[in-house]
Amino acid sequence: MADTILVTRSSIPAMEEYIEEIASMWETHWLTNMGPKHKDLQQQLCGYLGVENVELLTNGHMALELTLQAMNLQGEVITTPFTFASTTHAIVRNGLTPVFCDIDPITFTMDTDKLEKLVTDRTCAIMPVHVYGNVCNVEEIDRIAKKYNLKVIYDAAHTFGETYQGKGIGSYGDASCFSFHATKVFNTIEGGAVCFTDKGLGEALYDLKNFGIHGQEEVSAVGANAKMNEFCAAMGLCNLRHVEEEIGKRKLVVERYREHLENVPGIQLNAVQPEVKPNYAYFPAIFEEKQFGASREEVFTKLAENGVSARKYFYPLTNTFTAFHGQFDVNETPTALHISKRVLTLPLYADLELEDVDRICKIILNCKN
Ligand code: T4K
Repeated sequence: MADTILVTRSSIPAMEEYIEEIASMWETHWLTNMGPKHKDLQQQLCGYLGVENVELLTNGHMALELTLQAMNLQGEVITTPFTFASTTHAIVRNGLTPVFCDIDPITFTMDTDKLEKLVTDRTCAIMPVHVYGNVCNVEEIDRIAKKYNLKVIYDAAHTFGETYQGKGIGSYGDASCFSFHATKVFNTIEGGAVCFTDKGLGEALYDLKNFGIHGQEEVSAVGANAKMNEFCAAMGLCNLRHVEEEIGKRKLVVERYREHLENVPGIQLNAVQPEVKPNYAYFPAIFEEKQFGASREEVFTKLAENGVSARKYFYPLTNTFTAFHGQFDVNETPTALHISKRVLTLPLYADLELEDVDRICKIILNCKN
């Protein structure tokens, strides 16, 4: 059993496997700028994710930020505040105004019953989040987007490899943005990707990630630099070989947690969604103090005292960030506020020992006494 358990631990291939993957770079000296590893990973991801196009980027945040920029949008973007800073920041950094929709109390994704009344004549897009790998109500979002002619950009940072109704999750909406950060189910150390169908969007994204350069004598757009380098792509190629096995191991960890915590009064676990092939990205638990007998803070502290680092993903809500002081009214998203004050994401990674899960659950269940 481990002395200290962190909320997650990066998956990495055997050192020899990575060295073998990068060895050719000592021959070619080709380290970045859409080299052979980048191309190979791009192609393999199209197949694995079941999507038509993948553009690789330096991280998941640039995937969100540059996708919005590539769409050349103006006005308001409807999103949720129960997410990582990145989602809201991508909107604001594009000069767009986030409009916060509340979340569903079971899936923690955008509450589509509250979505349509937030649409105004300034709305240009919807940016929902498949938070924890929970799939949004894609049908209703699609219906509303079509009715009002809005773009849909999914923050799919947590949904690597998932399918809904047998279709790759990245094939929904106008674009889906994945994170391949070290803490994710699949990592390229740092990295991200955008999946899309419109080739025009792909060209604009390519421009934005590479200074707008076309060949050596033409620069046709004011792009940034968000290219995935060859070492990151090589890590991705290695990790992709093992990702199914890793997801399988995560499943066992999640099942063990559920054995202990399912049906405990005052603990709400993540929803199991029909027609979704899950990736077991996160294990959130919601603690209702009155029914459970201990608050989220008490559980958090007790775990920390025992060397277990659970995290409050996602607290605080992005619409309460000091960076946005006074701009948004948190009372407009009461369910998100309720959940964010009660949620703890428990340690979850492929190699987490099942005995450690037993120990974590024992500490949690002892809190109510
Ligand atoms: N949208 C959503 C919904 C997201 O959740 C994220 C990122 C994004 C967009 C943006 O994608 P990226 O631009 O990041 O690709 C972490 C991650 O940095 C971030 O990627 C992630 N979401 C967020 C939910 O979590 P921190 O500040 O909590 O990470 P940190 O450094 O505290 O690490 C957490 C634990 O992970 C550590 O206790 C141990 C483990 N770890 C961490 C690192 C850095 C490792 O095992 N290896 C490592 O290299 O943000």
